[in-house]
Amino acid sequence: MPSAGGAAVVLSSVPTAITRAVSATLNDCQLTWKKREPIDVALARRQHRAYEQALESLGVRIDQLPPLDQFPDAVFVEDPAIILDELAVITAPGTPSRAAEGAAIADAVAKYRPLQRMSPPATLDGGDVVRIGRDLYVGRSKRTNDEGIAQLRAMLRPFDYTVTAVAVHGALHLKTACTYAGHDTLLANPEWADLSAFRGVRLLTTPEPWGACVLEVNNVLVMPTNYPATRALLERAGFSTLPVDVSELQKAEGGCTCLSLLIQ
Ligand code: CIR
Repeated sequence: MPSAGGAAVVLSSVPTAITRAVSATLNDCQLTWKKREPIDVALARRQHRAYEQALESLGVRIDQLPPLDQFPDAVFVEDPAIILDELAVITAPGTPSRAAEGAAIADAVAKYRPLQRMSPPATLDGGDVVRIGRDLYVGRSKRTNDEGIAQLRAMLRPFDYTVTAVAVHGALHLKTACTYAGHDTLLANPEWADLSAFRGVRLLTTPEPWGACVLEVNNVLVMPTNYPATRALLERAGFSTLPVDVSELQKAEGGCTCLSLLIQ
């Protein structure tokens, strides 16, 4: 299996999150469903640091990459790569301004896993991939096409993963519509994706439309501060939560999953 430049792969028992510092150009981000509002980039940087500290408080080591001002959305590192146990996939982000982000992050990801790379006409954003154990659910969205899903399935054929397509409508990514909270529970806004494809999970419906995107780290759900009803629902259901204020990154249609690539 190819690995970028034959680089040695780091095997570590400490969970690590690859992050990337906020671009000075964040105000030029892509927007699909939200209206453009001015983003306070200095505040976005402080919030991004606080997000990293929240992950550190959960025992995660941060591997922060430098900002890439030529890519306004580069802080959203989840989209150009998928990191699994045996390999990482450099995706083909499905909007032209982000298409080259895969090449920009490949060397950093290759430190941890052997790489596979998608090629045209595939498009796929990592934000469309919800992993539940060995099952990957992949949103068919404005960013991810059938060829992207087919290439991912072919790359993973030698390994013991299933790849199931899920129709996404009304949300940017599958992870905007639903995320796996752990304990066989899918947190979801059922309006935004066809959840019938999911097997063996119970559904927890978020009372706030954008509240379904949470990041599970060591049994704690990292989530935005501004979905208190969703947080209360999760706590009542027995989950531990850790709210972080990511308001400026939310203006760019980001959330808590897209700001890191977790290697566990
Ligand atoms: C974009 O449209 O690509 C960025 N403005 C937001 C990407 C957020 N990514 C994610 O939730 N996985």
